[in-house]
Amino acid sequence: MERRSWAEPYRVKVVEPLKMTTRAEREQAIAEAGYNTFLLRSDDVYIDLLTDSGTAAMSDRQWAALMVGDEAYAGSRSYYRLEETVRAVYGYEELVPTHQGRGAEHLLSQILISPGDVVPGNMYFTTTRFHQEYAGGQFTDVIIDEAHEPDSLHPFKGNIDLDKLAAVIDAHGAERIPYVSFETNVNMAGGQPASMANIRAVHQLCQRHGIPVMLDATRALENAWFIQQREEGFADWSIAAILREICDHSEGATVSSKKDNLVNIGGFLALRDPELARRARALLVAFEGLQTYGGMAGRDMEALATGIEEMVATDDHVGARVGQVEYLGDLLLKAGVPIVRPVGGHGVFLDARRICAHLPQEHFPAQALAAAIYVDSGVRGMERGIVSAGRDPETGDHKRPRLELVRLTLPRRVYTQAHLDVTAESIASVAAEAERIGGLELVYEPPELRFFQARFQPLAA
Ligand code: PM9
Repeated sequence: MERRSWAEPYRVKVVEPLKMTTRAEREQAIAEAGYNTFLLRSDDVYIDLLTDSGTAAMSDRQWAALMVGDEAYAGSRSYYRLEETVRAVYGYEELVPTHQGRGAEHLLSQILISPGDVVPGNMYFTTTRFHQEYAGGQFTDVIIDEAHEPDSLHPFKGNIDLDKLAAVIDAHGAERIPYVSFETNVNMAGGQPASMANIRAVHQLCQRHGIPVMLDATRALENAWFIQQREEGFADWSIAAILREICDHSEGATVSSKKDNLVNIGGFLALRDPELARRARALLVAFEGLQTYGGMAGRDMEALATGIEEMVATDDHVGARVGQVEYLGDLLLKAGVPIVRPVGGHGVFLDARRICAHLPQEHFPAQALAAAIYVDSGVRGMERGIVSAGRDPETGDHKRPRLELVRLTLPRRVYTQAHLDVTAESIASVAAEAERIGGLELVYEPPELRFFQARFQPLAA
């Protein structure tokens, strides 16, 4: 068959030069960073796949929107535009603007969770679980078992297991469950979607018990793409309509706008219930800012409103975004590198447990692999394994997640396919000689969200 290439649906107007470094410089940089890619200076990074959070390239329309931001302390025109946009695209009436996603998670957890409550969710996200526990709750994982299997080809590995959820409700009683925390395109599972059938079924079950469903809609757009591509009955739906249908099966959502929404900073809590929103705004003014800006400048809210419009304006945008991720994933699969399959929405996740099969989990294989890839080529990824999982607050021992991964996350509209070729070649070469990668030991560990600041050193041979 004739081969037809596809290309990104945008062209470059402004360029940002990248610094090229030598291997010796990178060896020094990673040692100075305590073998933690979070602690590298970005000047020392060539292709930065640490995160897709706040790293998108804004469009010409978004940059223009910055100029018309209304910086009024109260009643900003930009707030009202954002509110209208969120209502039109996501369908929630009440908007509570925050500085980023965790600001929204903080408010939601504080208004709904009481000490001793149980919060079921489809795999944990680091900041989400932190805020649930900080409010006195206990997170319980109710994702389907396939989500923990890097090789399972289940098309919707982000689904909630209805039997597990029903068992949690039975065990604790609906009155101890303030809400079900339903993440779209589950980050820690590899960017894996939930199906519409599952979203509808979870909502029905929760409605029967009077339990609200709160989405983490941070990557709901990418979830909508997978529903359109994979779920029967949705091929003819627009991405905008699917996104709206997802949200219609929830009582509210937290959103980090630094992802789907194409901005470098911002987020929001969106709700249907005005009384809940009133309680959230009471805290908002103490922790973030006044109700008509929360944690954002007027210009941030303008760029965000434009970003939300752009993400659903055509289906080509999200198609190309997920298409780039698939492109990188296919290159790695062809090179025989073990990755989480199917390839997810925002990044490719390397299976460090298999690549570094010679390292036990307590020698931090994913952390060591991320450091080795950086040294090879200046490509920066992120550990998503035992370091990210943290410690059990009861026993003080490491939590030991089954997934021990290195995440290579693609910023939106930033890199070309040539950057992805360079990335795949480097990883294939590091993986081919993985037995040369030594284990690490912790030398500094902060008590909360340790992966951001922990420091390591190579284990003595
Ligand atoms: N995610 C990421 O790189 C940035 C922080 S790394 C711990 O994937 C979800 C699903 C996220 C997320 C951030 C947040 C928090 C909430 N939910 O970073 O506070 O992926 O805007 O959002 C990161 P903020």
